[in-house]
Amino acid sequence: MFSDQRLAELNQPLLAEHQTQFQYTAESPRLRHADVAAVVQKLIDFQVAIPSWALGTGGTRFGRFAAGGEPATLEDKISDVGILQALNRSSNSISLHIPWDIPQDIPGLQQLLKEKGLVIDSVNSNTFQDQKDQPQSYKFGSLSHTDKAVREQAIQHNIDCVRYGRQLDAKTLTIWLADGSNFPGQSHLRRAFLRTQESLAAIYEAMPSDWTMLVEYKPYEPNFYSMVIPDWGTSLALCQTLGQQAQVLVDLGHHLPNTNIEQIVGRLRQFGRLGGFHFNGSMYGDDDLTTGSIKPFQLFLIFNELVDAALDSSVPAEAVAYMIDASHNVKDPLEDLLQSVENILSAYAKALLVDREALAEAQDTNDVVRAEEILRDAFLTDVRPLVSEAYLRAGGAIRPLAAFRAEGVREKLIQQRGKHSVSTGL
Ligand code: LRH
Ligand code: MN
Repeated sequence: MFSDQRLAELNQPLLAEHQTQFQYTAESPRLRHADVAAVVQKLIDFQVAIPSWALGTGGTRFGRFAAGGEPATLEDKISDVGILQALNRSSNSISLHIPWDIPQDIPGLQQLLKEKGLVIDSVNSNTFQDQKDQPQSYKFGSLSHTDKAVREQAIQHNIDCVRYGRQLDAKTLTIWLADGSNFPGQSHLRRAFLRTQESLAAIYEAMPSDWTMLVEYKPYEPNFYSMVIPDWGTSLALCQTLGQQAQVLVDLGHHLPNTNIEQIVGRLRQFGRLGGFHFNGSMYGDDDLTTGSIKPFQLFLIFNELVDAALDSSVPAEAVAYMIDASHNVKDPLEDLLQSVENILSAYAKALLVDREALAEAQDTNDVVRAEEILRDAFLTDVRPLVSEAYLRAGGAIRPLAAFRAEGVREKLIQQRGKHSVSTGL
């Protein structure tokens, strides 16, 4: 859909205005302290993984409203991510979810991924649903289940996920457990943790030495009294006992209201255990809305911690996996993902524009107002010209969302796949 020539045609009418805005921003006196060219290069190098399970319309228990033209196969999901990558050149990988995306035609998939310039970043296991003809039920948990047979089934499923991932050159296993309880007394809270620890160790043992295990925490849902891995501290404790290849996964929607997530990020970076993010937006709970759509300042503060830690040689260097995990109820899934990637890049750009020297001086002299103003200055900078410049230099569209609409992508997908094609996922 978006050949280089077509992208050039779509960019042409926007070029002059973009160059004026980019120049104005790059030469702004407010950015005298910043290396704008370096910021643009960092934006070009920054890639966000797209969740295979968010390419169709999500839903809630109250309803689901199909978008039409949804990708019903892994091949179609890869080509949809290919559209995003062609437009913003910032979405070069896909996270898979098993069994929704069990790869069949490996050579065909490898060829398609190559054609689209994509890789598989992470494989997510699923022991929160029972599959048809599954011998053991996960109703009362999986890796923490009181019944050894259920735990072994869940362990084997995770080992199978690694096997599928290796076929497509993935190097990361993401584990989120729905395990927990709904009523006091239902579960022995300490023993449930110990069984989980033992099960994770068995999976860790079976994982290749160049793989990473991401342990995702969540305070509630689908259990509403206790979750076996409810918070970053529990995930960190598990990772520290498992080994260096185990890291904490921070899903932005998995925090109780008013949690200072940026401080958690700073801590995990300090401890060398921040494995990655599931980016999304939320107002109340695990709402899985567009990233940065509800709390853009918090997203900026999270990137502020990441940029600060990356500049601090005393903090261990780390390969952090940047992934989206969202679910679309009322927006076109691909438009929502283009918005999320843009909001993530914007938060990163603003964090890169913070005058760190001035901030450190203000912090060391307890000049509270000055410190706050330095951060706000960066946050209030219109970085859209910088993000567009990164898209353009990387061969993408100056305005990906506008190009997506101008090309009538959804209409074309509906023509190809029909109005009722359904994508596997949540
Ligand atoms: C759980 C979660 C987890 C995924 C699922 C799709 O809420 O965030 O990361 O497996 O969503
Ligand atoms: Mn998640």
